[in-house]
Parts: sequence; structure tokens; C-alpha cells
Amino acid sequence: MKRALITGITGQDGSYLAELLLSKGYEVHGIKRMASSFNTQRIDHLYQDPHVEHRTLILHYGDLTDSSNITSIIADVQPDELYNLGAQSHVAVSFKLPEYTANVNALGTLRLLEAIRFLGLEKKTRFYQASTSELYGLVQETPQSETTPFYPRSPYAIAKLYAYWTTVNYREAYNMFACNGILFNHESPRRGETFVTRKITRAFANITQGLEECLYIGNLNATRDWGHAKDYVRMQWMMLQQDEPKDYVIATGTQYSVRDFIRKAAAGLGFTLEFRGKGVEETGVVTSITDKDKSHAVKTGDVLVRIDPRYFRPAEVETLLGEPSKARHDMGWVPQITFDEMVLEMVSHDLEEAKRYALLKSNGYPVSVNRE
Ligand code: NDP
Ligand code: GDR
Repeated sequence: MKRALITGITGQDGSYLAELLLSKGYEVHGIKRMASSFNTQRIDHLYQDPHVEHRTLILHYGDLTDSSNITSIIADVQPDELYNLGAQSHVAVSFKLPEYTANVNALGTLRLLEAIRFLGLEKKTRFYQASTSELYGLVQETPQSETTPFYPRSPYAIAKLYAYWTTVNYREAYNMFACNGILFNHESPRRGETFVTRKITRAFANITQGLEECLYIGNLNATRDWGHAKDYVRMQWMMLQQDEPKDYVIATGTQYSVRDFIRKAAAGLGFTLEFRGKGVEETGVVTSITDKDKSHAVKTGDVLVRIDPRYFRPAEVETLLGEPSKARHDMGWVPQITFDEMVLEMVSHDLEEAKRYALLKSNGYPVSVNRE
């Protein structure tokens, strides 16, 4: 039985990867952070009682900022595969928390690799680093492939650049099986609520149920290459099954704007939006209702989208488009879930959630719809 250790198991990707590895018969260990309340919602369906013998999912308290903790977990687990998915992963937040972001995302990666080396596990433990299309930042060529030069544009991306090169360096210096997956944006119903896609699908679902009135958003013109997290974690596993450690771009090769995503999400909920005005005055106005049942609190003429400059970033990554042919060529990887299917899955999920909240509210229970 192979043993895997996942940092960031409580996050979007960690939860899907844990599911995948369990389905393949792995013993899965995950690092979860201490929090004042439970933060394991995404993996609760996988939870195994610690009093049961022969568990296949085991959680360890830990933090990427704590070297001794990291080293002792790796020493205990002796993993065959280590997936480093843990990070302060929000680009906008990294401008507010630059030092912490560097500590977790850059030094956290160094701590893991150094622990593997220090413990003499270089030949045993295969290492996956969650690298990112944010490394391309101010893009130097389009589409972006493994050979495109990097130009990071945020404390997040700069910290990830350090982690990227540390991974390459440990591979070259110590002959470790260490690779970078340069993943473009990937989403799902488990996406964090403050990333733009989930923010949109949640807000619109809430609006249809009368729980919110308007979506406040930043840069509508940003374009991204959005895929589905399930497809991308499959690729993370595939990379560690290769004969040689290599770095790969993982993307769909298709690009949409934030505005496109908004229109698609609206359509999934049964209304059509038209954008009017320019700059910070731009608004999204409902022009038709295609399905009255689905969108009963939405009326033609409602202004459902407004710009709020607080969501603009000090330095923006305007456009990203990936070129995943190396992954397709070497491993036969192709994404299976389309953009349209993904948006629909996200709006359907959030609509169900909004309906539950609306039911609670109508029965007098307090409901708070957090938004940032
Ligand atoms: P999430 O933000 O959903 O998950 C991040 C995980 O890291 C959570 O489990 C979080 O714990 C954990 N974490 C945060 N800080 C620490 C810390 N100090 N010590 C230990 N763990 C910590 O991210 P995703 O699942 O979306 O992404 C996974 C990885 O892939 C990240 O490294 C991200 O930067 C990278 N990435 C993501 C892409 C995407 O589009 N999703 C694209 C490219 C790269 P908690 O639950 O307690 O907050
Ligand atoms: P990103 O994802 O920064 O690409 O990082 P995010 O969804 O936060 O932003 C995508 C684009 O949308 C624009 N935008 C907004 N973003 C947020 N969060 N909130 C808004 O209100 C809003 N309005 C417009 C942003 O400016 C940006 O251009 C994600 C993270 O998962 C990283 O960890 C990962 O490395 C990259 O994807 C690839």
C-alpha cells in the first residue's frame, strides 16, 4: 500500500486529491491547521474515526511555518509521495500579508524539501509542488508553456517563484524526484468563496433566493484559462507516476474573461445579463428571464453587477492562457470537464445551498451571507 502525505488537504485541491488517492488504495495522510473551529468541511465525507483500526485517512495537526512540526510528521509518515498543496493561496490577500505569504508559500516548500533530505528520504519520497500560472504574471508570450519566462506580479507569485526554483534545485542538487505542476486556474463547487468564480456563482444563487441584491466585483476584463479541479488533481498524481521527474503546464488552452464567466453563470440560473456603461460605472443589467422558476427574485431591469474598486489589485495579471501540449504528449492528459459543465455544476451547487439558507431564513433562523 502506497503512503501519501498532502499539505493543504482541507483545501479545494487537497480534498479532491485525497478522494482520488483513497480510491486508488493509498494510505492518505494530511496536514490540517489548528483553527478555533473545525475547518475540515471539504473532507468531512472522508473522515475516519481515530479509534478505528486500519484507517486509510489520517490527519496530523501542522503548519508549513513550523520546521520541527513538518520534519516530525514526515519522519512519522515516511511518505512515498508528498503533495505540497498548502499555501496562502489568495493573490489579493498576499498584498496585505506579504511576509506571511512568503513564509508559508516559499519557505514552507523549502522546509518540506529540506526535511526529506535531512531524513535521508531523497530516494523514497516523490515530491509534487503546486506551482502556478501566476508565475507568468505580466505575460511575455501567449500562450504560456513550460519555456515561457516568468514575471511574477504579486507577493503570492514571488513566493511561488522561490518555491518553483527550490523544487528544481533539490531535483538537480540531490537527485530527488521533485516536480512542479504549473497549474492554471481551476475551480469547482469546493472553490474558496472569495475567488472570483465562486464569488460569482454564490452571489447569483443568493440573489435568486432573495438573500443578496448585487454582486460587487473588481476587474471584469481579466481573462483566465479556467479548468476543473478534479481534472487537475488527476494530473498531479500522474506526474508522480512518471519514470522521470519533470515540470508540466496544466491548462485547458481556452480563455474567458470575468465578464464571460458572469454571463455564463447568469444563464445557468435562468437570466440574461447585459453590460452597460464604462470603467467603474459599468453595471450588469438583467435583460431577460429565461426561466422564471429558477430565478424568481430576479426581475428584468435589475442591476445585479456593480464595480467596486476595492477589488482591484495593486498590480494585476490581466491575461493567462496555457499551452498544455507537453502534458498531453507525455501522459495523454486531457481535461474531461468542459467550462460550461463546470459553471453549471457550480451554480447548481450554490443554488441548492442558497435554497437551504432561504428556508432557514423564512423559518426565522438567523442567516449570514458572508461576502468579500
Ligand atoms: P485552497 O486555498 O483551497 O487551499 C489551501 C490549503 O492550504 C488549505 O488546506 C489551507 O488550510 C492550507 N494552508 C494555508 N496556510 C497554511 C499553513 N500555514 N500551513 C499549512 N497549511 C496551510 O487552495 P487550492 O486547493 O485552490 O490550491 C492548492 C494549491 O495549488 C495552493 O498551493 C495554490 O496556491 C496552488 N494553486 C492553485 C490553483 C487554483 O486555481 N486553485 C492554481 C495554481 C496553483 P485551511 O483550510 O486551514 O485554510
Ligand atoms: P487568481 O484568482 O488571482 O487568478 O488566483 P481569482 O479568482 O482571485 O482572480 C481571478 C481574476 O478575477 C479578477 N477579479 C476578482 N477576483 C476576486 N478574487 N474577487 C473579485 O471580486 C474580483 N473581481 C475581478 C482578479 O483581479 C483576477 O484577475 C487563483 C488562485 O487560486 C491562486 O492560488 C492560483 O495560483 C491562481 O489562481 C492560478
